[in-house]
Amino acid sequence: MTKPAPRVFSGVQPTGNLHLGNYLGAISRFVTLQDSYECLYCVVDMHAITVWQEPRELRQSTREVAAAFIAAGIDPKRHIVFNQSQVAAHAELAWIFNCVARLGWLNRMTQFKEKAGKDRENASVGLYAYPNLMAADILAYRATHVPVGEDQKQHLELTRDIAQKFNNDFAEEIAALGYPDGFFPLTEPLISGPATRVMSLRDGTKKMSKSDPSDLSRINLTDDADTIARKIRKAKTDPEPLPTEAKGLETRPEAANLVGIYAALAGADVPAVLNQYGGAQFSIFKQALIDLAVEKLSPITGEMKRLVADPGHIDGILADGADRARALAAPIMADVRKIVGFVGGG
Ligand code: AQP
Repeated sequence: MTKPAPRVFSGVQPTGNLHLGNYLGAISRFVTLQDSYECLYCVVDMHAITVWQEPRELRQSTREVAAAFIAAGIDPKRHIVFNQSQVAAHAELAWIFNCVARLGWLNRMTQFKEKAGKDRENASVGLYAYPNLMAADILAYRATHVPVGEDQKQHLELTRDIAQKFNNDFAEEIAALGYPDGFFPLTEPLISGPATRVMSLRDGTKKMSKSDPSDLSRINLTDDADTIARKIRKAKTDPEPLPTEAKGLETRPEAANLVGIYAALAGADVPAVLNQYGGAQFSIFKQALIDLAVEKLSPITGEMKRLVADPGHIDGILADGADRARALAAPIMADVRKIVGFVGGG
């Protein structure tokens, strides 16, 4: 009863333009983890509305992210695929965490600073409290491992701080309920491999991002083979041939990015790619990357298209996943209410 079983939780926002960074940094890793963990993969629509979303587009993007999960190889029968807003535990626990987390902690979050920009006063309260909701997403299931891209590292550290403070603040009640080692686990981030931070194809110092105004900066999971080829051909590079050792990539962000993408798509590491292509001109390497990207991404794009054409089927998968997620969260939330001192079952 004391130690939670190994369990993976991760989420992707339905904010449009799912890209290669989302795939290599997150979704492809979700697929791999299915064989070793019990997994919950969530379309985090409540996170999405922290910035304005057109309701019609939100519905479409929610189904598209679910389709991407399944097309990439996640099995929604063996594991749980659902959208966040269908399980009330996320919002309930987030409120409790709003009262556990400190303002000073949230003030340090770089993602809020980047997203709110200069117009901070006009940002939603939800955008500010986003990391508390993310902690709730994970801890409502007492998840022990979270696969994410590098950009989410700071939020996961905050999740651990929240879990620790909750465990300390309510230590007596928690022990009385039969959890001598604390109630919430200190969740481990799973950030590894050659593509934890895929960069823009137009600027190797900027993260590949859904909201970049230039479509040429990213490969979308909905791009066809010709579009993938065009974007890789136009990707910014330098005039030098590829180096033979990884050290030679340190001051060449665009080259490092393309080699990292190749390595991740090939299931190899950077030295192995340089072993093969070190000394080659970009014209040769880019063609190899185009061939590999099309080979790996086209079947996913095709399957996503097929799945989104049947929204009823996807909605059924999400409803079934939400039922099972609710059942997992229910006993955890019942204990949380007791621990905090709320009267009644909720
Ligand atoms: N460039 C990236 N490289 C590696 N991993 C990435 N992730 C996002 N961008 C990269 C990972 O994808 C998962 C889901 O991300 P999200 O839904 O939270 O979306 P995001 O991080 O907001 O995506 P963007 O593209 O960065 O959106 P905007 O433009 O709004 O800032 C996470 O695990 C994330 O780490």
